[in-house]
Amino acid sequence: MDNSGVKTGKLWDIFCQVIDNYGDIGVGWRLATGLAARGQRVRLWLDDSSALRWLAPGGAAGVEIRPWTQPIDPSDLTPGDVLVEAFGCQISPEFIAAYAHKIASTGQPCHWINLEYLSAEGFVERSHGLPSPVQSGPGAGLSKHFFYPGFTPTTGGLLREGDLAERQAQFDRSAWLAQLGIAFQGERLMSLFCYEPAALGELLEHLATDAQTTRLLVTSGRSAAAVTACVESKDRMNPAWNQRKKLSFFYLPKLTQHAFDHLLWACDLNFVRGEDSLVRALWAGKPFIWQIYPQHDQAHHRKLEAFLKVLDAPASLRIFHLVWNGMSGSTCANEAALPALKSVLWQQTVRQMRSQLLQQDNLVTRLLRFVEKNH
Ligand code: TRH
Repeated sequence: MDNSGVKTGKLWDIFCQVIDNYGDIGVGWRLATGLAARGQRVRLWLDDSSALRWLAPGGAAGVEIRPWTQPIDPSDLTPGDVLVEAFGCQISPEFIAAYAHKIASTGQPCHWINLEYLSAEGFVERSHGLPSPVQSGPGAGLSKHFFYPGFTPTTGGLLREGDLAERQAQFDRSAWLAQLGIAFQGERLMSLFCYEPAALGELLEHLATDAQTTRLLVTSGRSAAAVTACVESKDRMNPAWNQRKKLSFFYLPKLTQHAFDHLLWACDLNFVRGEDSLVRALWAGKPFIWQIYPQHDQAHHRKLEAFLKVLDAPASLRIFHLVWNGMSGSTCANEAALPALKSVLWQQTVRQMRSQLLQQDNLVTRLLRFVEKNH
C-alpha cells in the first residue's frame, strides 16, 4: 500500500484521442505518469502520439505507449484492471468486448472511468463520481463512472506531481534563461501561450509604449503564428509602433512539459490557454491570463465566468480576461494596459487560490481512492 491507503500495481488502459492542440495528449500523459509514479502500470492508447516526441521525449518508467489503431490488433486485446476513456473518446468496441469478457470470466470488478474536461461550473460537483450504466453495445450491463477534475474537495481535483514543490524550489531562473539563449537583463518577462486573441494587437501596442521594458517569450505553433501576423501588420501600418524597442520577442522552440513549467516559473506574467497550462499556471503562482478553449455554442463563456468566480478575481483581472477572450466587445488600450498595472494584485489572487488548492489531494490520489472505494 502507498500512503493513500491504496493497493498498488493495477494495470490501467487509458484511451485518448488527439482532437487538436496539445491538451488531450498533455493531460493524458500527465495522468499516465502520475499513476505510474504511484506504482501503477499504465498503457496509454493514443491515435496520434507524435506530440510526445517533444512533450516527453524521455518517456516514463511504468508507462507504455500503445498505438490506438482501428481496429485494435487482436493480439493487443488484453485489457487490464482499469479502463479510462479520456474526454469523451469512444473506446473501440472490440476492446470493450474483451474487457467485458474478462470481467465475466474472472469476476474482476469493473473499473471503467469516464474522465471529463476540467471546469469550475457547479454541475461538476453534482456529477462527479456518478455511475453511468452502459445500455447497449459490447459493454451492456457494465457501469462507467464519471470522474470530473475540478477545483473543490468534492470533485476529482487537479493533476499535481508529488515532487512539484521540490522542483520549484530548486529552479534556477537565470541558468534556465541562459540555457535557452535568452540574454536576460532584468526586463519584465511574459510568456505567451494562446490561440488568436482579438486583443493581442492592443497588448503588443501597449507593451511597446510602456515605461517598462518587456520581453515576450512566445511559444511555438499557433501563438507564434498569431504574434508574427500581428507584428507584420503593425510594421506595415505603422513602422514606428515599437520604435523605442520597449518590447522584444523571443520565439521559443517546442518545450518538454517539464520545461514548459520552467517557462511559467521564470516569467512575471503568463498567458496560458486550454486546460493543462491553466493548471500549471496556478501551480506556478505567478499572475496569469487564461484564454479558454473556444466552443461553438459559446459554452466557454459560462466556463470562464465560473473559473473567475472560483479564483475570486478582482475586477481588473476579470475585465482583462473578458477582453482577452473576446467577451467584452472592447479591446481598448486602457484594458490592454492592465497586465502591467495590476500584476501585484493579480499575483496575490493567484497565490491565494494556489495555497487553497495545495491543501487538497491531487487528482491521482483521488482517482486511486475512487477506484478502490467503488468496488
Ligand atoms: O493545447 P491546448 O490548447 O489544449 C486544448 C485544451 O486542453 C482544450 O481543453 C481541449 O479541448 C483542446 O486542447 C482539444 O492547451 P493545454 O490544455 O494547456 O495543453 C497544452 C499542453 O502542451 C500542456 O500540457 C503544456 C504542453 N506544452 C509543452 O509541453 N511544451 C510547449 O512548448 C507548449 C507550448 C505546450
